[in-house]
Amino acid sequence: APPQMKRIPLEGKKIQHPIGKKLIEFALKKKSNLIASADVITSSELLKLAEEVGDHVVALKLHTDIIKDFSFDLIDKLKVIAKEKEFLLFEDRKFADIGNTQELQFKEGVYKIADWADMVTAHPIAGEESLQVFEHVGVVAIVEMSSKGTLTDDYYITKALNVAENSSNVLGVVAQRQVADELLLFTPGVNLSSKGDTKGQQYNTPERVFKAYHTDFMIVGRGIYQSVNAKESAIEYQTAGWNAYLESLN
Ligand code: 5BU
Repeated sequence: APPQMKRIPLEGKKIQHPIGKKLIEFALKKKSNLIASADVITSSELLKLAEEVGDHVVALKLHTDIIKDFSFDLIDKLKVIAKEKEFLLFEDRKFADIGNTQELQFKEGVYKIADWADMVTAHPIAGEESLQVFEHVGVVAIVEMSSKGTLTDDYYITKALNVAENSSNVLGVVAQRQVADELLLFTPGVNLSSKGDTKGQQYNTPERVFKAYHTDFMIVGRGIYQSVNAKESAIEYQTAGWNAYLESLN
């Protein structure tokens, strides 16, 4: 169905995927549509951040391959915090290869993502069948990027959305625009005080992504983990995001 002018509230979204349902359940319960991106490089920083922001997020987005001292002890500890504070573990691996290779990257190697992640990101660039290897997780397909000069133009986005809509393990997409209601929309590149960085990142406000893009979940990295008080910042983003979401329903 084509995107509608009026947005559908989270509880009215027809999401089949169990992980998508879980995200919506956490969002409504916690009054949060915030995902914190924990782009820190040590286990101790990551665990501290998870403790501080856990009550205020529906998921913690990770880049486990940037963590210097990665171990499954870290994963075990994160899982305990995630269970207690009710958020999902979202590995932003951005798979972008043929199915067979992605399956190896997903299940094997150092990180064994398949053993612990609730959600992963993947580029749909290799086509629908390549995404079938991600079993028992929610796949978020990247159809549009936030950075200046990204190659994800309208033609690519249309084709990528088609792949996403036809893949049963895809629960949603990353994009900087409104998408069909059958998909959950995740939007990174959100910051309350900055317009961008010197490496191509471009930021929007929570207000804009919820009201103009009808996003379901905003993703905030440096706005939270680089702030003086991560917990206070998480609350600030949670409140700004949830209020913008509520206002976008009218
Ligand atoms: P930031 O510190 O809020 O700029 O971090 C944004 C995070 O979202 C970071 O982990 C990126 O890898 C991720 N991201 C993004 O910024 N833009 C995109 O289009 C995609 C992911 Br896809």
